Amino acid sequence: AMLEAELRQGLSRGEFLLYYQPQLDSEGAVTGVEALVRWRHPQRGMVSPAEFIPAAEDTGLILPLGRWILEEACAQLVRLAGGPVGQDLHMSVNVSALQFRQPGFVADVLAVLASSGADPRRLKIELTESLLVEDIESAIDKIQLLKRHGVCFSLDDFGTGYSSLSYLKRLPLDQLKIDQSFVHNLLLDARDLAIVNAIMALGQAMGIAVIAEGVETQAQRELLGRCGCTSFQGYLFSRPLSSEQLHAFLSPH
Ligand code: G
Ligand code: G
Ligand code: MN
Ligand code: NA
Repeated sequence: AMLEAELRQGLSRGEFLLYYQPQLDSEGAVTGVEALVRWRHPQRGMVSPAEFIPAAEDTGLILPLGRWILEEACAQLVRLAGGPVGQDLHMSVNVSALQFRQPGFVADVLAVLASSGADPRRLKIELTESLLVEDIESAIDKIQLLKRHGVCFSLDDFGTGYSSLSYLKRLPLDQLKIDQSFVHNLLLDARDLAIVNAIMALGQAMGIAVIAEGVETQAQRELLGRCGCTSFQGYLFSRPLSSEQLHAFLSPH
């Protein structure tokens, strides 16, 4: 309850901010960023979303917070579009189950896109498997409606949830995100390597792009490359960056 009051206050006082973690292709070019929310708490300092997203979901405060995250991510997309490489960047935004399940979700996303002036084709929505399984028909409808406007969809933490391959077959996804738990021990555990190879084959056969997250070492990046992976995100390339740091990261020199 205390956290709820604090979250509410944090929202009204503008204590939340977005960090952005770059995503790179095989040549090392930045192809996109993932927006990751942070809470700059007046007493506790920077609070991780792992600590407050569950509470925000339980209290429903994820709805106004999620709306703000979409607005801020789209505003950043517009700022980036004016920069040196910005025109081609994707902005990945994590959307929580409660937010996605709102009947007005599609209308909300379209309203934020329209009022920000962001290019819908640059927005990539990250969903998790468990979120999709609950009401697959309505999930497919929502994804299809937004895809008609050019919005892309990525399946986050892939392989860790309760996904069924028959659902995967029906979902019009653009990208699978190999969960960092499979990347972490990739060089040490042959089972992780087998899973990564299986995800790559699945993506290729179904025409869905694959990105690996949590890439921390050059050895992991090279092995992922040998598995056919051409899209990467992780501390090896960059930690999540503030808006200022991101613009510096993207400018030549
Ligand atoms: O940035 P990081 O370590 O600290 O994120 C921790 C968790 O919080 C991850 O599971 C991530 O998906 C989630 N998360 C980060 N940013 C957002 C966001 O903007 N919205 C939602 N719903 N989850 C987020
Ligand atoms: O659930 P989701 O995949 O959205 O969460 C992403 C989380 O992973 C964020 O908390 C982000 O800070 C974290 N992260 C990003 N890159 C790395 C990495 O290379 N190693 C580790 N351990 N965590 C990472
Ligand atoms: Mn994510
Ligand atoms: Na993930």
